Amino acid sequence: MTGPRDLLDGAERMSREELEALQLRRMRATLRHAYENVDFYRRAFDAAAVAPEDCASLADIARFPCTVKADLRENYPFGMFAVPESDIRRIHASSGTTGLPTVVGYTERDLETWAEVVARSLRAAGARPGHKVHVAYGYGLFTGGLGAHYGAERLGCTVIPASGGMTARQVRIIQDFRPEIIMVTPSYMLTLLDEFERQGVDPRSTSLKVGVFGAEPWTEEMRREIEERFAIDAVDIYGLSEIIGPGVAQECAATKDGLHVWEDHFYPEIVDPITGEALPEGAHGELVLTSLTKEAMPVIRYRTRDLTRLLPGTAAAPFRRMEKVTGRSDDMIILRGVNLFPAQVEEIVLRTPGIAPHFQLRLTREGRMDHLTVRAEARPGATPEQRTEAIGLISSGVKDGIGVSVAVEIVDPETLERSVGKFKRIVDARPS
Ligand code: DLL
Repeated sequence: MTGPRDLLDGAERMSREELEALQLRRMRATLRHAYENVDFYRRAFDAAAVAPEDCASLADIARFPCTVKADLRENYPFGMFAVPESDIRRIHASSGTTGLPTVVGYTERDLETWAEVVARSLRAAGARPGHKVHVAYGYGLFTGGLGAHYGAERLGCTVIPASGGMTARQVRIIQDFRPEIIMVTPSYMLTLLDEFERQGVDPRSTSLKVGVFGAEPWTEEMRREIEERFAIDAVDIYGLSEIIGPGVAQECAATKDGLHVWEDHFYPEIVDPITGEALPEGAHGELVLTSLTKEAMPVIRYRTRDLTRLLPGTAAAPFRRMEKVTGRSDDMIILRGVNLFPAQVEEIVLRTPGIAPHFQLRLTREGRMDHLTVRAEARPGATPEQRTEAIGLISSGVKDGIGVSVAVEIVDPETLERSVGKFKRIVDARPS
């Protein structure tokens, strides 16, 4: 298996000082590029009375205003582009649950950069030239499929562009084409698991060695479940379309101890999710990212809403790491004053005997009170006693671990909705 020394392109051999000098040069150039070519940034910097020249050190980035998703929406579709439309080679968009999609554009060089960071990510995950990579992230406006695709080709792998859906066929292809690597959302991997079992194929018997999972939060318990059931290494890939797509940060298969942020292209900060104040190194908070090399759509201090913290680099690579993202500030449920993230419930459900790794959180309102029901699915063959016991284990797990009372319902095997991509854990049935 790969070690962190096997990162791809020599960037890991930079010293921290060299990396920071490179970041500062790129940060200043990006600020200037944004200020000179995007009306939105010119107005925002002027309003905050800062100019690109005010960035004399990396810490000075905190003097610049943040960008939020609504800013991208307000400039729909192409208002955030910093180059003429004729220089844009590709457009992606993320649908979002409300309103207009967020549009992102790439120049030819941006596409090169993207392929490079995904290739580097795959290499850190343990992929090697000549491996076959089954890409089951959706192709299309979503960045998952095409982002993974070109990165895997860049590394010298053979790509199987399966995209999402047609689950029975995916299982067939995995058996027949014998990929070593799969790239897919962790929740869809569980849907594939069911299908392997339905077809009577042992999921541990496939050619797969590594799964590169991202696009949604997943826990250490989910990692154990997937590794155990498929006999593979499960590693985390992080990214977001606003910044580039998959390949902003990646976990090494050998260490699985946080995701190296590819800091030569993306500058991370952590801020207080409520006040937006920059927080000291190591503190938990919201990840904010600044692109350092993007041409088509430079992004300054983008508020990701993703909650994590930064850890130092390792002996093998100067890039700081981010802890696994297990929640987004906008996925947080506030239930009778207590904050609860779906990932906390995932940990509890996945360690409950007799319960499958499938659950949903259903929010309802009775009178003026919000109620949460955890609907979890029994494993095939779970006994009635196990099902009864699971109700107690999950409700006391949530009460003791998170501090709030919830209802628990155990449903029959294969009754909850299955993921085909990014999975929606929360069903909000409250009257609007
Ligand atoms: O999900 C890009 C991507 C594709 C990443 C494939 C990894 C693999 P968006 O659709 O813009 O882009 O959604 C970005 O997804 O802000 C996080 O909330 C969440 N997310 C992405 N990766 C992870 C991860 C893609 N590894 C949003 N862990 C981000 C937790 C993740 N959440």
